[in-house]
Amino acid sequence: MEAGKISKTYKINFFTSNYGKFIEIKQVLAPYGIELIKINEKPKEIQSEKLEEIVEYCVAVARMKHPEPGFLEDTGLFIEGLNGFPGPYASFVFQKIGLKGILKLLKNKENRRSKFVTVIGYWDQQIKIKLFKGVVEGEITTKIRGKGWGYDPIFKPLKSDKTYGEMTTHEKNIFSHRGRAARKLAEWLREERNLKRGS
Ligand code: ITT
Repeated sequence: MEAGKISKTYKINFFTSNYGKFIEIKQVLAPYGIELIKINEKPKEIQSEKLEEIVEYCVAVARMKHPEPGFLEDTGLFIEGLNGFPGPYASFVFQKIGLKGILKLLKNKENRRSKFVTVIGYWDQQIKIKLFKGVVEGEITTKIRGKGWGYDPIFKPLKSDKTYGEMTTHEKNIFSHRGRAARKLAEWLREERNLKRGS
């Protein structure tokens, strides 16, 4: 087969209500010949400090109704200067206090180190669950910079001068927690489900 061409298309359901996540992962998986279908039915999350536990629970619920190949993910933002807050409650905290609220909490704090963590849980008819984790170390900026969604305009990876909000989706995927987890998923699918790597 010609290099760079994909042997077949593999369809996978992605259970999420978040369009930003969908677009990012879709872009990572496309060169592997994987087509994503957005299913707006992520099961209600349990309360836990551990992303893995949340994902395991949600996968167990989702696969009962949809056993065909699928995945979902949970992401947390852990800010050192706030003892790991908001962690897995990032979504709730974003809705309640937003970016300005986080900047206010960090005012006068020297330690702005933080990390984003994504855990993807995948399943299909052959495997009950397989987890893929992506972590990126960064810092919370002092000002809102750029656009993007969620915490993008205040999170800057340590290895970049730009916040996520100042990056294109392609650039963000190179650095990001989600890009890393999604590439692990794609590589595993390539090995275990016989997909070909695209260009
Ligand atoms: P699901 O339907 O997939 O659960 P969600 O938005 O509720 O979508 P999470 O429970 O994983 O997703 O919530 C994580 C929150 O953290 C999310 O709502 C954003 O506010 C924030 N977040 C996650 N990933 C982010 C990213 O790449 N950039 C900016 N903010 C992010």
